[in-house]
Order: sequence, then C-alpha cells, then structure tokens
Amino acid sequence: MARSAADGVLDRIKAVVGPKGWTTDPHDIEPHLVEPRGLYRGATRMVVRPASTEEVAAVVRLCAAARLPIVPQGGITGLVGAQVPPENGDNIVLSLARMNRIRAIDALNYTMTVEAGVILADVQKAAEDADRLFPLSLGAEGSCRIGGNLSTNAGGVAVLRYGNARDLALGLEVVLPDGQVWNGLRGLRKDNTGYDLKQLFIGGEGTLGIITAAVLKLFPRPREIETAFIALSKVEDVMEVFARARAASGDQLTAFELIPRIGIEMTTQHLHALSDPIAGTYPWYVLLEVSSSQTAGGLRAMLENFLAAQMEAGLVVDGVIAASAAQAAELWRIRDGMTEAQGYEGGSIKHDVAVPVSRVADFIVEACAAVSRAIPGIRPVPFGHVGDGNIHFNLSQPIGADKVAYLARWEEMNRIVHDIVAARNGSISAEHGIGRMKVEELTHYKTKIELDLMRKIKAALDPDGIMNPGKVVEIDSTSS
Ligand code: FAD
Ligand code: 2HG
Ligand code: ZN
Repeated sequence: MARSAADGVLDRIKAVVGPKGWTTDPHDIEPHLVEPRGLYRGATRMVVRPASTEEVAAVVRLCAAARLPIVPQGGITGLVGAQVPPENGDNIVLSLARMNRIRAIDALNYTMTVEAGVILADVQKAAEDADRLFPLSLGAEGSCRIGGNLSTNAGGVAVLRYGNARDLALGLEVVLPDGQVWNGLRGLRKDNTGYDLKQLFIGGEGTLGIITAAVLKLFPRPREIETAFIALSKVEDVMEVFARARAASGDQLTAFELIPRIGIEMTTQHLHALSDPIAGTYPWYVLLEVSSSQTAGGLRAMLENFLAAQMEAGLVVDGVIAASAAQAAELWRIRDGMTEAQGYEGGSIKHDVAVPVSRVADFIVEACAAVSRAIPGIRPVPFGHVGDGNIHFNLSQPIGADKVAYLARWEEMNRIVHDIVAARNGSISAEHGIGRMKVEELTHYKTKIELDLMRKIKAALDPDGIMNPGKVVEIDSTSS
C-alpha cells in the first residue's frame, strides 16, 4: 500500500484506540518484531493495542477496507515465527495485551470467560482462587496469553490427562477478517448444532480471525500431587513404563516427560543451582506426575508400589519421589529448563514431532542414528511429552562446530527427521504450529486434498488475505 494511503488508515486507527492504544516508537515496537529463537525478524507500521472487542472490530474494519494486513499477537512466545510480522513492514501488529480481564467465573458450570490477553498463569491463578483447575501448563506460562494459546492450540505438560488447548475451550468470541464480531461464548458441554466453528480459529494462528475472548473448561482442583524422577536404561523401557503407569494409576497420570542424559548435563551445567537428582548416570530419565482431587487418595503409596515393581522388573533402574512441593518444583525446573539450557550449547536444529505412542521408541532410535550419520558428532536431545507421542527432537551442534554453518543444514536435517516421522504416519508439528517456519514443510507432507481444503477455508473467511499473511497456508488473494 502507498505510504500516504496507509497513513490515512493509521490515523483513523489511532482515533479508534486512543493515545494508549498505539505506538510507532521504535523502542516500544522492537519486542513485537522478534521471537524467542531469534530466527525471524519482521517490520511493521504500527503496534495497535485495542482495549475492547469493539475497538478490535473497528480496527479490523478499517484494515479490511484498506487491505492492510494484520498480525495478531499475544505474549510473543510462539516458536514457529507465526507472530512475527512480514519483513516488508506493510502491516499493523494487533496486540491483545490490554484485553486482560477475567469476565466471569461460573464455578458450578466449571467454566470461566476470559479475554484473549490474559496471561496463562493469571488464568490458572483465577481458576485456583475459585477452587478450580485450569490445566493448560507450559514453560512460557508466565508470558504467553490465552488468545495465543488457543490460536496455536498449545499443548504442554498436562495434555495426557486434560487434552490440548483445543479440548479446553467451550466457546469463543472472534473478530472476523471483515470486522464482524462472532459471539460464540457458550459454556456448553453439548452443542451439536452443525459445524463446530470455534475449532477453525483454535490452531488457526491468527490467519482466520482474531480471538477476543473464550469460555474455558475448568476441572476439580488437585488436592494430592506426587512427582517422581526415574532413571531408565533404554527408551523402549521408558514407553513400557508409560503404558504400565497409565494402567496402574487409574488414569491419574498427569505428566510423563522424557529427558535424555544430555539434558541433565546441560541443565545442571547452565542453570542456576540445579543438581542431578539421581546419583549415577543413566541414558534416560522421566519426570512423572500423578494427581487426584481427593485428599486421601493414597497416591504416594500407589506410586511407591508402582516404582518398586518396575525396579524389580528391571525397567526402572533408579528414582526419587519428591518429599515436598519444593522438591517437586526443583525437579520440574530441570524439565522446564531444557529449552534454555540448549541455548547455551550453540546451534540447535529443532523438530516438534508426533508419532503414535507405540512408535516413539523406534522413532528416537532410528532418527538419532540417521542424523548422526549425516553429521558425525551431532548431539540429539530428544525430550518432552512422550506420553502424547510428542518428541522435541532437538539437535545440538557438534562441540566446536561453527554455529552458522551448522544451522545452514536446518532443512537437510528437517527432511531426514520428518521423513522418518512421515513413515510412521506422524506429524511434523505436534504442538507449536506451522507459523512461518513450516509453511513449505506443510506443503511437502500434507496431501493435496488437505491443502486444498485448508486453502478453501482461508479463502472463504479471508479472501483478501489480510489476516497474518505468509503463515500456515498461502492463497492467491490478487484475484478477489
Ligand atoms: P504469540 O506468540 O503472540 O502468537 C502465536 C500465534 O498466535 C501467532 O500466529 C499469532 O498471530 C496468533 N495469535 C496470538 N493471539 C491471537 C489472538 N488473540 N487471536 C488470533 N491469533 C492470535 N508451546 C506448546 O504448545 N507447548 C509447550 O510446552 C511450550 N513450551 C514453551 C516453552 C517456552 C520456554 C517457550 C518460549 C515457548 C513454549 N511454547 C510451547 C510455545 C508458545 O508458548 C505457545 O505457542 C503459546 O501458545 C503462544 O502464545 P502467545 O500468547 O505467546 O502467542
Ligand atoms: C517444551 O516442551 C516446549 O519445553 C519447547 O515445547 C520445546 O525447546 C523446544 O523445542
Ligand atoms: Zn513442548
């Protein structure tokens, strides 16, 4: 868009949101142009921060009329560059950060209605204050926002028991790409009235509309939580213990997170005051958590008996059960520190993949061998939510390698790993989304029918392609 025409739109947007609702100051804009991994950098004409759904709708109507692209943003913690504006700068960033009210809590209905800009940790806290649980939990929960979580269909560490973000929303309020407001804020467990429209926007990564509010599912608050850290010799044993833990815990298993030996070394070396919880070194570790909403559910005894039986069976070689909430938090610090610790070890080529749970072990064995053949000395760091079949198959550079030269092999490594995933009917993005990073990978691995359907949906809702362009799927909007 020509600068003078854009300036006219920008002035009208400024009038809609008032002085607190926009900035063009380069210093204030800077955090909105980058992302946690430092892989992408964008540009924008203005960051707009509306305070209400009506303001969002008015801004979108102005952009739609001028065909000015909009990049929605929450907490800017996304890991696939979805929140980064295009480099040409011909867009506005629309931050939901000021829309941060809890609108209502209905404890009897086990629901809460929140605006899109509420930080995930604040959603969790508000639920807790109402003696309820909002179970979505991930390392970035202190900064990511619920609208971003829904738009990325975030997963995290409690999917095993409670599902992904997609499973945790009962209703949405969305500003559509033409500026209309769809009020779908219904708190119903059953609603079979045709297509489930909200699911289009959940995981839509801001390409179909802007989520402004949501009705979220709540659960009984856990009264008893037990956390264990166990060591194992083989990744096959890890998955066998997982299957046994599900059965033995009566489905009270909340988390089952894999950590390889190299992860213990990286976290204890780089993160402040962390130590190895288990004496001796073993190839694999699992952080597992069981929880119950009952106060005397006998979880501790169950976990002790379970682990003793697995040690006797030779599957678990050592382990600790946290003696206090503080010790459990220490164990979680190791798990949550995995991403940060890898950052101190030079270049890391990331894969966020899923395979059927029954194929996790053979995927890890085959993928580790394949990448080591391609780059001798490469350091695989497979970790994460293996109970969901989701492996963060991250590859740290060989010690002493040149970081830039190593990262230049990103696509080559992707092809090796993603082909092994595809051979198991897996997914090239388990929980982080497609964003900008995996647009080409998506076209490589999705079928034509799937891609056609996705493009038709995009073209139907956003024919001018103004919502978060260049992300997820591309459409030809020049003919509309
Ligand atoms: P942003 O990064 O701001 O945006 C992400 C996408 O959502 C963009 O496409 C953006 O345009 C869109 N968007 C944001 N808000 C809206 C809205 N209101 N309406 C429409 N579109 C919108 N992810 C996991 O799934 N599991 C994990 O375990 C996990 N752990 C992480 C740990 C760390 C340390 C970090 C840095 C990230 C982690 N992530 C994880 C990734 C990230 O936190 C999630 O993707 C999160 O859901 C993004 O939320 P956000 O508010 O930061 O969104
Ligand atoms: C996690 O589970 C996140 O910690 C981040 O999804 C994974 O660093 C990563 O690749
Ligand atoms: Zn994860």
